[in-house]
Amino acid sequence: MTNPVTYETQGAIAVLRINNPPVNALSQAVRQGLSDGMDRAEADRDVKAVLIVGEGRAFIAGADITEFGKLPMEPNLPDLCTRIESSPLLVAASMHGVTLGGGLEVALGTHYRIAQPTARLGLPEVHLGLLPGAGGTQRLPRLTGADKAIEIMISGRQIKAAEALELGLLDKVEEGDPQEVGLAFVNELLANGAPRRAVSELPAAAPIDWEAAHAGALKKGRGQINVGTIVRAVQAASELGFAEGMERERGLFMELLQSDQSKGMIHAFFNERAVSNLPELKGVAPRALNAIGVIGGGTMGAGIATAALLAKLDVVLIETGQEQADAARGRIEGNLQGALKRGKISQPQYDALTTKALTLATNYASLGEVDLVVEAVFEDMAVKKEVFAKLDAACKQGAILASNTSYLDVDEIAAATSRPEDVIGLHFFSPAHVMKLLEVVVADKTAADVVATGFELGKRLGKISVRSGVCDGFIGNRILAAYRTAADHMVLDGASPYQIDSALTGFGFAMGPFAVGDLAGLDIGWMTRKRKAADRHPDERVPTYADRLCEEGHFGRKTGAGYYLYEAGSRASVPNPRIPELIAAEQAELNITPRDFSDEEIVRRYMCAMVNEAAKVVEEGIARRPADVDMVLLFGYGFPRYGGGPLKWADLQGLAGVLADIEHYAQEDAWFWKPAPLLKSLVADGRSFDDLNRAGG
Ligand code: 3H9
Repeated sequence: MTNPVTYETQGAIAVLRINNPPVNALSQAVRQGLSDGMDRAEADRDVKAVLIVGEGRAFIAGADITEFGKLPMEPNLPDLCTRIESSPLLVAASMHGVTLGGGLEVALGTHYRIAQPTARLGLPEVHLGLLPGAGGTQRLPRLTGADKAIEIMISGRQIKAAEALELGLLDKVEEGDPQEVGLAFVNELLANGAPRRAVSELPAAAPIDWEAAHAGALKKGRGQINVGTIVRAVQAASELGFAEGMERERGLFMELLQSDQSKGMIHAFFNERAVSNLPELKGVAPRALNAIGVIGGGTMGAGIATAALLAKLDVVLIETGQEQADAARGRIEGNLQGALKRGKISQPQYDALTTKALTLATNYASLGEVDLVVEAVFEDMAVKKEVFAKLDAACKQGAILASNTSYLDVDEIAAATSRPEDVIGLHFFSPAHVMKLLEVVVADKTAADVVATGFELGKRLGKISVRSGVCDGFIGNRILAAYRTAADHMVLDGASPYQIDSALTGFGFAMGPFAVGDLAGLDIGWMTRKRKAADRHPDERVPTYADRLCEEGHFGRKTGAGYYLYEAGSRASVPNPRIPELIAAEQAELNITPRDFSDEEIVRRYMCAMVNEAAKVVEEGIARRPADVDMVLLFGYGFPRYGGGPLKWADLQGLAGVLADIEHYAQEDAWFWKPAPLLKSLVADGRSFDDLNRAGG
């Protein structure tokens, strides 16, 4: 294997150049190369200084995350940073692209730092459930003070060069070839007799109110534990000597590395990238994608149009009449104004998007030139078929016809056209210009290049795209139906919707299922229950109290009342007193004596229902791999990132225990709690969902 760190001398300066594509992660070979390079420079009597630079698109993106969880290999990164810092030579780093995590820690171990104006620096370990573990928590506060260091490490944000200069992370910002400007900078330092400077020798940061900082961090972290640990590490930097502080940091880092949260977040990091790498699409070129059509300008259609406009695609949106078209334009402009306010687009861009790039029309003939159309009309098969027949007639040869259906059979929709190979499901989540998930639903006859185009569209829109097969609800809504049912069963048996919501937000979900129901609109679930009523098995427990609520005209937030009551113009809500009455009436009717549930049992049942259905979804091939399900729940359903997703959660809990609980629940309700055969076979073979990920990845 070639050494990823090259050594060359330029006058009195030894240049250590890191070349470890794609992002110069600090693998063992890179660490060894840097350490060897330092030895060699120090042994060369003509060398007075060392310059570290990176090849390619980044200086260094951090520690090599693929090495986490494996046996540690020398030299370790904290020692390497200290070794660089304690060199008798003057050491500098010249940065470009990103300098992240361990990369910034290496840079903070050097004596002088210069960067390109476009460079970005950061300590994003927080997003991996970790803390900067190579001196970052000890050196950064010595430069910026404790408060700022905590803010930088807890946000994990990328700092622009200008701000980094102001904060003292950089000594100079200069445009040019990183090696050239670095050499000029170091030559100047040598000429001026600049001294070696070690950040570790700077005075420790002044103390702050550590308890308040700790509590504030945990509040922001919403269940994420490492944010509190980061504060403790900074406290150690302030209270202990440098060497002792480094030891403390190491201990805390290793603790976090063993934590389930870190395992969950690292799983998320790799799989949010892996999920759109479909082996069957290797070498398949997507079709051209310049202009798209959207059918229907309601909340969903307007959101899709907004996302497409922001991704620089032209949009033709079709509505049924002028009034509806005007309303749709209003929604899109409202969304774009939000983007303008947040600085995502400029005023001239806003003007161009709302005039040149967006066309509202009431006639399908306007779709003649679009490359792809997303239908976002009423969720009714007859309506969808009619729309697709019209699209078939209006769209050019090779245009892709996509449905945004959340539940319906895409094969049946495709059959309404003369070109089923061009039909696909593209299931967006509302609001579509905000939510990251896109389910790419592949029907029986969908052509490979149409699937590739679905993923290409997702990429352009900045989405996490997940392949799904066709079934009722696809990956996400099918699993949602199962865990939502488990929640409803618990309500019938005595847990209140409010206790359930609170137990699940306590677990880390962004919202509980009842608050979500109110937000989405209770009429959707009601319609689905009515649609499915005819096919119900006599043993199926179907709570009806929510139907009563809908019959009374309460559909959640949009009508001001659902499980909760909402005051107009306010985001606050209070429990709806009608709900306990409706539940009590149903319990009386069914002769159920309500019992108490602990929060722990609520979470366990909810999660077991989710895992069991998810296992079926994987087994049936609806999801390609367990990790695909995890990404759907993470990016579309508010599952906490630090949980990694339901199947990662199940692995971490132990599959045998999860299966045992499902089998236990099945003694009360054998219809609902049918253990997934895949779960049983994994337990029998002593394997995990992650084993399947590796086999299928
Ligand atoms: C750390 O430093 C701990 C220390 O404090 C203490 C240690 C003791 N390692 O995202 P992309 C891969 S923790 C290994 O698609 P982009 C990535 O998986 C680390 N691999 O490109 C992908 O592989 P593939 C702190 C890595 O341009 C490929 O590179 N650092 C690493 O959109 C391209 O990535 C971080 O958390 C890595 N560190 O974004 C930074 N980084 O092609 C994490 C990337 O097979 N990385 N890969 O799918 C990032 O934020 C982005 O990748 C980055 C580039 C902004 C760098």
